[in-house]
Amino acid sequence: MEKWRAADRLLKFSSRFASAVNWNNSCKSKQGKYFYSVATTVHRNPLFSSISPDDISYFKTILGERGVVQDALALDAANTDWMGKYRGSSKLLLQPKNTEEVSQILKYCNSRCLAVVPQGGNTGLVGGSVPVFDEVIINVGLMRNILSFDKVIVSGVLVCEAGCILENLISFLDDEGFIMPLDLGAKGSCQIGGNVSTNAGGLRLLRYGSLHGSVLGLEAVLANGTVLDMLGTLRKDNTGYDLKHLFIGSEGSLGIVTKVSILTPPKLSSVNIAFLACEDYTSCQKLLLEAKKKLGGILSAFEFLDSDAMSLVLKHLDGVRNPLPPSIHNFYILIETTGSNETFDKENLEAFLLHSVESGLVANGVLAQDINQASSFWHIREGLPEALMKAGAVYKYDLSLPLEKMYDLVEEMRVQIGPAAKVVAYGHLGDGNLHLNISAPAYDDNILAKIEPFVYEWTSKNRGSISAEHGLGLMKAAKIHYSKSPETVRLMIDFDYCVFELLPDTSCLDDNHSIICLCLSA
Ligand code: 2HG
Ligand code: ZN
Repeated sequence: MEKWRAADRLLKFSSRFASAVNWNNSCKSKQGKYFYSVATTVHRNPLFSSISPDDISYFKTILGERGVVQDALALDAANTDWMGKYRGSSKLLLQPKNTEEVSQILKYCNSRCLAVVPQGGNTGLVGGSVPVFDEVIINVGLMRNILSFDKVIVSGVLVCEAGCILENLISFLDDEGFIMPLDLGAKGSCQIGGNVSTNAGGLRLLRYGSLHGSVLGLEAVLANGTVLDMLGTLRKDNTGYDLKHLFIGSEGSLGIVTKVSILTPPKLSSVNIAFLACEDYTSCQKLLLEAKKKLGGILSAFEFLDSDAMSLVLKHLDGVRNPLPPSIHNFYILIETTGSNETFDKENLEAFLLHSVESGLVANGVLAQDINQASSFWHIREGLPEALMKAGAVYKYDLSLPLEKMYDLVEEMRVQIGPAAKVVAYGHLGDGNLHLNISAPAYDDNILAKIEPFVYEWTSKNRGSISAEHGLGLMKAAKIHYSKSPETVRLMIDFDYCVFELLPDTSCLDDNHSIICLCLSA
């Protein structure tokens, strides 16, 4: 009973995030198939206004002609997510160049009751980065300055604007002898503001922890245009609530992140990468435990993929080959170590691998001999999302699960679905994060009905999370109750209302309103 009540509230929660008129059109692909449960119905809130010529003129006075984009091609790209699954119908994309412009835009939209959707690199996987209906898209991609980098006094604090592309920050830091504590397959397009807003996880979380640890401060703009300066660079600051954490992972629902300060670790000289094969999932788990014990402080990544994932990558990505002898193994593990003593670290990893082979945990393995080989190993793991896109339709689930249960779900899902689709598993095993992907020739409601709600119920029953690192977005906003108690969801809703109701000029922000909707995508 309580669950149903929570679901009812959640529908309101998600409809505050979303808005606009014709859900049926926008939740369908070009082929007219649903990609997620049809129970996720949201309607445009009729209290939101529509854009008028006066609005356009006003935005031009703030941003100039260049910052106000109405071109059909550019809008089509901004309305559609990376996977082509989610499609909005926005008629306006705004590109501010600084915080003041973001503030002016939001203040105006608030006063006019215009819904907005913040957008970063639009690489998100849960439909959080694109409009649901006709929201104004605000993209901070022109705000891409590195503001300071302190490598002397407070070692490694980087302060930059939200639109900086992650890969550019990685290269900048590399030149300075530091590294970004965050790395993702989408680094070439995703923006740091989106990364922070979605609390992106990625490939280095095992070693450097989540952005809740490495983000020291941020600046954010609230719906009424108020600029919150929380751009501290201190490691320690216990003066009251640490509100920056509310903006890390809240997917733009409380405000738009415009600047961030991040603690970056020094670059270490010795990086080693091994690509291994295991015959069963129990061996993968034991190997992780052993790696934590024997490689301890130098372990920087522990990624896995199963044989279906490997076959898919080999089939769909040009130039990729299996670094191990041709027989297909059930599981593959990528281990990376990062340390400061080249000889010691390499010997340490070699000894670990030898012992793992002798003890039967590892069936086969290879150590990268140079940087090209190392990046070819990474390419196998990082290329999986692209390979899946090339293979056809894909249903994606990003789950945190107790390690010992994780692969049971994959096997049960295979039984559940049968031969209609391929169940492909990979992810950040070291973080207990499974990327469960179901690949089919085309989107099909019968397949979807076999996946959902089964996958969410299974995860909930095993006390997992239905979103480990990708966020809720449109896909899972109404599914939050599978991972959070009704009381917790209630508090989130109350908090969200509270932020909006405390704002001055909030005549249009009553129970059914939220100007900020959906998430600033990574
Ligand atoms: C990754 O780890 C990303 O590669 C994408 O988080 C996961 O494709 C996915 O499901
Ligand atoms: Zn991931």
